[in-house]
Amino acid sequence: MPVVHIGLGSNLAGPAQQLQQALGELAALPESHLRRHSRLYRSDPLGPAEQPDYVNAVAALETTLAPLALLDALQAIEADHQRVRGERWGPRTLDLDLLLYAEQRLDLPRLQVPHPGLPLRNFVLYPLFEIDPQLTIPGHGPLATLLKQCPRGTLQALEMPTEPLV
Ligand code: ATP
Ligand code: 5RX
Ligand code: CA
Ligand code: CA
Repeated sequence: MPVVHIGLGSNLAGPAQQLQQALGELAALPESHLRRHSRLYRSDPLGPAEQPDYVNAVAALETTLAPLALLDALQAIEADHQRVRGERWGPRTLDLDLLLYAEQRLDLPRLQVPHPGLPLRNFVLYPLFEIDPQLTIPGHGPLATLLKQCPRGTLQALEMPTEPLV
């Protein structure tokens, strides 16, 4: 089955909980198996600065859903999280980006793969490297090389309790 990588992001309404819930929803997609996911990472907003900090993560999914069917499913999950479309690159409860679809390259009006922001975004490259250090990005070369050229900036893994807090 093809392996796809999905970038998750949130900076509204309990970002860490939004991502945890979204991971459960990705695991429940038809024709799909959630293989692994990175830790959650906090970072300053890139792009428009006047918005809350983000929490981001990356998931690897095996799926037989075709690329546009998968994009439809990701956008349906965003809508379930009451994502409201306002200004471009504004704050959001949940953002699900299709970062990679196996080795494919796609340039459709609704879907560019690899995601065009992937090669330059710390909040994508570091979590992706955590789950798949050997990856090569179609059209951009080894992930490890992209990572070396991308400062970590303010990106920090969130501390997650391993046992419930009493
Ligand atoms: P960015 O794409 O730069 O991270 P964003 O996530 O804020 O910005 P959205 O408003 O979530 O952008 O998406 C706008 C449109 O981008 C979507 O409606 C979708 O059709 C299109 N799109 C193109 N390529 C992709 C992709 N690889 N993953 C998700 N959406 C994509
Ligand atoms: C626009 C990203 C310009 C980078 C965007 C996120 C640049 C974000 C996110 C963090 C956006 C798209 N910042 N900014 N995490 N999404 N940290 O998910 S808007 Cl240079
Ligand atoms: Ca995005
Ligand atoms: Ca998006």
